[in-house]
Amino acid sequence: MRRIISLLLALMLVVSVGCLQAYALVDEKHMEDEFEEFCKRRENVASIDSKIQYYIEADGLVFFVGHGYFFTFSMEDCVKIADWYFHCNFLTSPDTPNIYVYDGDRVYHLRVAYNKGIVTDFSPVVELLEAYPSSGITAYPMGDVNGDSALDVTDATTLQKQLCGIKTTLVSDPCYGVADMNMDGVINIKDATAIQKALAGIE
Ligand SMILES: [Ca+2]
Ligand SMILES: [Ca+2]
Repeated sequence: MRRIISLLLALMLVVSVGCLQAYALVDEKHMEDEFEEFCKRRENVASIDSKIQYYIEADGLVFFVGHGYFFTFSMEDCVKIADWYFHCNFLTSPDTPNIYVYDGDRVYHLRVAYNKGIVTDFSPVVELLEAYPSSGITAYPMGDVNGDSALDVTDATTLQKQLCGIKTTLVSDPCYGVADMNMDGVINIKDATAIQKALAGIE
């Protein structure tokens, strides 16, 4: 009888551990280890003080803000990935936050994850940055001329005013390329028109 009870208890333990594993969507330890390895490879060093600051899960991936001892952002930099601009509002030298993606196996910089087709939808990234404003990273969609992280008609009028020499509130200077809505390398009235067309759903 005692043996049967022991077997039942052991079975219950196995089942409960299995349930715990099933509901632990992110293996944080593995993700942290992978991020550390990523940072070490990137810097070609034997050890590194890396840290995952914030993360969210979406689309079967984990999006996170991480710190490692290398530069990608700087105060003068605005990183463009797909139709988004990302700006780090502060520089905590030498470790500056960046956005990464973990697919349950490996860690990628957001740009690489996009280039590889692992990430196509940037809404989880926006959600991550909105949920954790203290990350210091702001996302601007293409055309967000006034830098309020949203694209609306105000952006078209702001750009029109700016081009006419009227003082306006603009996106932080390193990200001004966000105004090149038609992506032809110059910022002019055609971009204001392109913003209006995008808002109207016209290609
Ligand atoms: Ca805007
Ligand atoms: Ca343009």
